[in-house]
Amino acid sequence: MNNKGLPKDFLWGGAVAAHQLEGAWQAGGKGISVADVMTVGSPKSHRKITEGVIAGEYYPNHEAIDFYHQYKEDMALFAEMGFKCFRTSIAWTRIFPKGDELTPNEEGLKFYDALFDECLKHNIEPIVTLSHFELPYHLVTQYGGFSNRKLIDFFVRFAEVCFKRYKNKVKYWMTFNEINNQANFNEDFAPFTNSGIFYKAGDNRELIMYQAAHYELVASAKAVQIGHQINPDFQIGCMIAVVPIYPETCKPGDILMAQKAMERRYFFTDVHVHGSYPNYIKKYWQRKGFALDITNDDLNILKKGTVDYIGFSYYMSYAINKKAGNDTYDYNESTDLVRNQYVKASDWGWQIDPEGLRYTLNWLTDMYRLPLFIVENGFGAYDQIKADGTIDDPYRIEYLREHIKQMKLAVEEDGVDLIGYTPWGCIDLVSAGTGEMEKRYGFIYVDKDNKGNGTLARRRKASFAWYRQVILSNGETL
Ligand code: P53
Repeated sequence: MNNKGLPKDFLWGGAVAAHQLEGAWQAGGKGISVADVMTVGSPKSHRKITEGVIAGEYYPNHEAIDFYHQYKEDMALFAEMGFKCFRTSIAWTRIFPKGDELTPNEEGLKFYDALFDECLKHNIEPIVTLSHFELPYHLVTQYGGFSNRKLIDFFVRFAEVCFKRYKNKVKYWMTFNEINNQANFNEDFAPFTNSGIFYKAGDNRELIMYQAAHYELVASAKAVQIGHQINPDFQIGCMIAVVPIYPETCKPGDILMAQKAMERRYFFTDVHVHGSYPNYIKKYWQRKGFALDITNDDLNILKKGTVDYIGFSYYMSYAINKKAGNDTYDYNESTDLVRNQYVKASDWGWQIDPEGLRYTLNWLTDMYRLPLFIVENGFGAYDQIKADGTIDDPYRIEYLREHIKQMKLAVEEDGVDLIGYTPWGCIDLVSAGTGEMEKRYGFIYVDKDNKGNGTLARRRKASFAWYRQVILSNGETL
């Protein structure tokens, strides 16, 4: 174990998702995805989910930053920063435009051949998420998304095609991006983006969410098994959105409440890692009267398809208290989280907590003892171009520096087994949550605004040279 410094082969890079940057929403036979029917929102208002693509609405993902046509230039910029890896997703709708076809779309497969070849040309290791908020929209309208067991086979077919096609190009995979976001089932966003579920009035949202999550966990476990058969060297991980929920005070009720809230947000990880459901969630379903469709076959599949590592995003932390009368410690993610008075927040209300990253790395290690991979972290902010054309983003550098410091402490002082670090949105792209372009995360500025105006020209921000230095020094020069 290293005493000082990060491992020599540490995977520094950046992360994106196909639907947030590729654009070209109808090129090469691509089908409509859930991201293609979401409009632009604002820091305070959610994106609208429309019934199909409606004339007159603005859909920011349709063009995004046109990475589909400009990926060679963008990859050259990533190489200039010294990226060792690049995390993206495969747009499901480029491979299976509707989702339920039996044969894949060759043109879509060719695009990712070319993209991964471009990575490898620069010695950049591609890290690939299979399902990142871009389910075929046809699977929503015809099947009800992942509330339908049939989706397991559709996903597994997609995964198998990708594993076989890219088995000599891609080693690191993840199955479902931020699968646990849907713990926030009272809002429409996460169930739709995670699972292609569009609730109707009167639906039991919570029950449907647990059922969809189960089908996804089974689909993931099947894919892991098949992937390992196709190439035993594959490293296949889960992907969890880690937002630690702290007790607001040291009142025993608040401590227990935080623990119960954490269980409800993170049991997904237990299933991915241990291959079975923890008792607390089974007891919870019993108390709620939820009878889920879980077969013995499913349980066997879960056991055999456990993940190799935990990929996770980390942006912020939250806090919670026990409300008077809540003696069952029920948790509603949409209403129960409270501000932490000890930390500041971004313009979008995301609470900035670098130590929370060290806490997260330790907590995941204590719970699961698996290698970890920070596949998203970053600071969404407004950037200004100065008169001379440069962009100073000291707030972004500051955010990343403080998080990297804590990440290093977790490795050097605590012995956490960490594979790599890929900050989110290494090039400006469409925000998942709000659809805005002006919630920027990039080291590379893209000239485009929230309404879709702009030349799409790329410019290096000040953070570009800073991050290059970080990678070059393997995290020693911060
Ligand atoms: P945006 C919520 C909480 C934590 C991460 O988010 C989240 C979300 C969903 O908004 O999403 C992840 O773009 C996700 C990315 C996303 C990124 O975080 O809303 O994996 O697709 O872009 C940042 O600022």
